[in-house]
Amino acid sequence: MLTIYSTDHRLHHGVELKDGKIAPSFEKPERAETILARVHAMGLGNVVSPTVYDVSSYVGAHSQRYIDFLATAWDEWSATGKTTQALPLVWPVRGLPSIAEPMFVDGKLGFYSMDAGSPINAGTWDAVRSSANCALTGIDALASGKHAAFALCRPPGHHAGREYMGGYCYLNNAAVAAQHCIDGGAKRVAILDVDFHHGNGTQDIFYDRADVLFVSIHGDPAVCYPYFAGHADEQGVGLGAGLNVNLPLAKGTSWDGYSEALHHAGKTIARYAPEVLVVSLGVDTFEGDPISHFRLRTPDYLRIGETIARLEVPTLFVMEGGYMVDEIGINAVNVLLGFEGEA
Ligand code: OKP
Ligand code: ZN
Repeated sequence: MLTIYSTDHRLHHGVELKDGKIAPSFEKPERAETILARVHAMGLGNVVSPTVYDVSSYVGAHSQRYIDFLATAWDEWSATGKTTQALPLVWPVRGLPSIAEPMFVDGKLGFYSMDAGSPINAGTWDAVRSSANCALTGIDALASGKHAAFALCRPPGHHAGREYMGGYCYLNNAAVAAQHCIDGGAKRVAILDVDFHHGNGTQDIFYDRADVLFVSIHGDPAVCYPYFAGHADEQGVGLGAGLNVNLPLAKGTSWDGYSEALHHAGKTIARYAPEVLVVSLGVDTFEGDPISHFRLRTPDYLRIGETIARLEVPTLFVMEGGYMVDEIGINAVNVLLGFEGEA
């Protein structure tokens, strides 16, 4: 399987607020490097750098004004004399009367975010672009006849909505890829999100659309991040009614419960008969993950890949979360090996 990877991801490295303290983010550069090392070690296939796409390729999944914000936030922040990372601290929650975009960067950061989990530093925008470009290059590899590809994206994307960042995500790489596919003429694209956390951003982007089916298996948002999306009764609206399928599972779920949900997801996707499948591949469902609560084990990831392969649809895997740095390479590549029928 072809892997698309850019060293530009290293330009982004951030902090997060954890238990009331600022600490290095769990979403760190070593993550991508561990996965790349495993791709090489297992001889998964060629590794190529992404093509550079125009910023207009991100519009559609995102709004132009949000992309403009991402492109200029660091300059606006550093122009105030600050040298620390830019983090939001105020949000337009329900009840506040103004829905206008503020003119000052502190206000813009809150206006275009769902949480303080996506810091911006001098290299963030270039890293974010390289991540989305990996996904776009992967879709174009499918368009040129490949059955599957692996976009080794970092930073991840699935919490980023049409107009907001959050949860370590800025551009929604999977959504940008799906949109590119639609722009290229596809009538139906499915996105399967197997990250532990609900892909609220992807849901947001396609909620009212018939051309993209979104299916997500994740920790129950009643007790898991992102809390404010991911319930089973969120099923899409308008043309998208019935085409948003959330499969929340209890904390502590292991392979038995997980595989049942995965089979249900597979049936739902098969019924939709997509031309292309995009998999938001998070491996934070692992029993050792430091911030998540499922109990999958390393061989289970082979089974995930096999199950996805049975759909027999051209498939782009887009890397999302997974934070147990020692194991994420093994688990992510296991999905890909399982897909290829090599294990
Ligand atoms: C990104 B991805 C839990 C804190 C959660 C944000 C998690 C973002 C996960 N103690 N903080 O979906 O893996
Ligand atoms: Zn996650």
